[in-house]
Amino acid sequence: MDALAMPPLTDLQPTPDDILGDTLAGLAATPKTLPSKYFYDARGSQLFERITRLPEYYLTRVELALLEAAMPAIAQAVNDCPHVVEYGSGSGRKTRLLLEGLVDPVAYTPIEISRSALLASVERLAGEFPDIEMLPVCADFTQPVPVPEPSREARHTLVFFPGSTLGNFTEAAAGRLLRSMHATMGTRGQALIGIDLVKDIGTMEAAYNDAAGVTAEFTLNLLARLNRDVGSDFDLAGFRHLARYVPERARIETFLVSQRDQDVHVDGRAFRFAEGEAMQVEYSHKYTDAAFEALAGQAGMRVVERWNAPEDAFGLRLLQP
Ligand code: AVI
Repeated sequence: MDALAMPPLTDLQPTPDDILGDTLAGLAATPKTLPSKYFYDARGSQLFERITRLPEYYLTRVELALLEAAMPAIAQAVNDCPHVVEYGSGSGRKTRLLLEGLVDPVAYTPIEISRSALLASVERLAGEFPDIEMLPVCADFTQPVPVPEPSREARHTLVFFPGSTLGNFTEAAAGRLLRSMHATMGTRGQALIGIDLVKDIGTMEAAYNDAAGVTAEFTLNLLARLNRDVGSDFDLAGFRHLARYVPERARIETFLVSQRDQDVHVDGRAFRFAEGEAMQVEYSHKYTDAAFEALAGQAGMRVVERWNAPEDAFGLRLLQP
């Protein structure tokens, strides 16, 4: 695409992450914790891409097949002429399936904190969907985002949040995110959300403990990223990946477990790890219908349609205020 045809970017100048402050606060906490949002540097994003193609990681594959199969019904349930607002930079197969399948989508707005990821995604999509106006917004989608007005009037906003990314937020944070989504889409809006469903423990745990060890490498890459970006001295060989399902909280909890007594230094401060000490690094919530409906309800929304993959392996939910 030439520079003149580049879609206009709305830059809300999101506050950059305080990676050093978050690392120091997480290491000072009991138990120790680090935010999973820092998994996604260039190497982490590559490893996540590999995870989505692993035989054990059913989520991406099953959600894609579900979206494809349910698309005619989704297009009927979603009001015509929507302005599609995706949380995160889409451009992959899920976004394409949605834009191809909906009735006369007017505009497409990915909301993404990384300008480069955002522009790369809309550049690709603009070529494929010349009739859909591309209106990318650089912003933090955990806050309400003023969505740009398309030049042709859209009947309503459809927020698209696939991938069970909601599951990576704590219950309180997921509630806040849904409330802010509600504010972003307005009273006439709808939201299509992908959620992983509670199923047998073996299947869920295997998805986060693949035989090839890609997920372990993905988790450990967090420490390599911190060593590079905040100058810490984590010894990657001194930690191991641990992911297990905790039924009382309906979530996979992922940890990095210290293999020995050791000190880690960050910004001139030392943090002691005991042998066997587990540092929490990610939650991946799984939902029952009742739990998800309650979460949506707390955010002032109700589930108006639901589509499940075979054997209830994954779900898509349409929400409205
Ligand atoms: C992005 N997110 C929904 C993934 C998940 O399943 O929680 C991240 C992931 N972590 C380990 N494997 C995949």
